[in-house]
Amino acid sequence: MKLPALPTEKSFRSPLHHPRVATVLGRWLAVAVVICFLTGLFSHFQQHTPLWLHIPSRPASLYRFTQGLHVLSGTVAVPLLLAKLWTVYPKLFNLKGLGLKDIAEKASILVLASALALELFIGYLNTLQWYPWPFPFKETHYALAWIIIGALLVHLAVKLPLIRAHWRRTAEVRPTSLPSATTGLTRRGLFRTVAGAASLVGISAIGQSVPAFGPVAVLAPRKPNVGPQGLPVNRTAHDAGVSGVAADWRFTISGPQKLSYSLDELRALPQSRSDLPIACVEGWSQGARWEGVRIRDLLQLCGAPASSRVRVVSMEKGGFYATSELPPEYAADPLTLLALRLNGGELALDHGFPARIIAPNRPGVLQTKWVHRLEVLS
Ligand SMILES: Nc1nc2c(c(=O)[nH]1)N[C@H]1C(S)=C(S)[C@@H](COP(=O)(O)O)O[C@H]1N2
Ligand SMILES: [Mo]
Repeated sequence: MKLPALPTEKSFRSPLHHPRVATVLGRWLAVAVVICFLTGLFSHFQQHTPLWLHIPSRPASLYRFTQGLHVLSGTVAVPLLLAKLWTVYPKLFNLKGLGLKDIAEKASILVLASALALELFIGYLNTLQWYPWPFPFKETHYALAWIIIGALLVHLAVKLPLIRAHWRRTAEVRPTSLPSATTGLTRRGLFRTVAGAASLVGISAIGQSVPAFGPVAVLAPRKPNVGPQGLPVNRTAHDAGVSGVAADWRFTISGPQKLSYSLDELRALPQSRSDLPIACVEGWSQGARWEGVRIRDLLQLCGAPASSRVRVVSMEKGGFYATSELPPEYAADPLTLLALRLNGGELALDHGFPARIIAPNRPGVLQTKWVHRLEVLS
């Protein structure tokens, strides 16, 4: 019995598999990947700030913007990656007479494509707060990002001659001069379809940080204005094992002096107002009005300079979010509060009652809830 012959690259005659198409789609995908990488790097350094790095606390909504862009560019990259892979997949059948160099090149593309697919997949599942794998999300997501950027640079270097040749639309690749298409879709039609799919995906995801798009945000796991006091809750007090406060609850700050306040005493200190967003690493964000005591005022009361590094301790026991650190720039910022009130009412227990941190230009994970202690570190 004779087996049917495998197709070869030449069997795919559609002009949509042309290097010009791969170049155009590759350009779009590269823009999305680079935006996603840089905004991801910013988020990483926000959460793991080396001592030599000083991230400014302004603009106040910078992180809201960069992290919204991170999740948006990652989401939009999914249809772009699928289209790009479809355009070049006939090359998989181009296996005859491969030299070592070709095999190495194909292997590097395999690494790039699979790392990127995995990265986008686990990133999206993270926005759903779903972790169906045994490895730690954050570390894996970060390591894959570097693998992708490394493999992308190799890929661009190897393909540079092809990219150069097809960067501009030349006469030679105009549709009219190509062999007749085997599909009805023209190249321009494909570009429109892919751009349309990417826009549709983007519009249905962006509503998690831009409330105007909320009604069509079918891909957004969170609607920014749904939750107690008009703000989503990522982790409830119940999930964090916090059940409110006892009558003898006290807040302490330890610096040059050690001070302690009851909730009523905190309320009696000068109160300030900050309009600041919660911007979750998972992409949703929402602005809110916070009222409470400035951290710099508390520092002054205990005799510490306004530019001190401050450790924030929650009543939550254990867990990644039970403590956080305010770098000096953030502690000194007049917008940074030990917040007691939210959107005109007392903090809901799920939003961190009786007291929480709210600071400008910070990931939500660092806006520690249920705070009962501040420690001046320097
Ligand atoms: N103690 C503590 N603080 C916390 C968390 C937590 O789990 N425990 N979650 C953080 C995360 S991930 C976010 S996005 C914000 C959300 O604040 P909200 O629930 O008031 O909207 O709180 C942050 N503060
Ligand atoms: Mo978050």
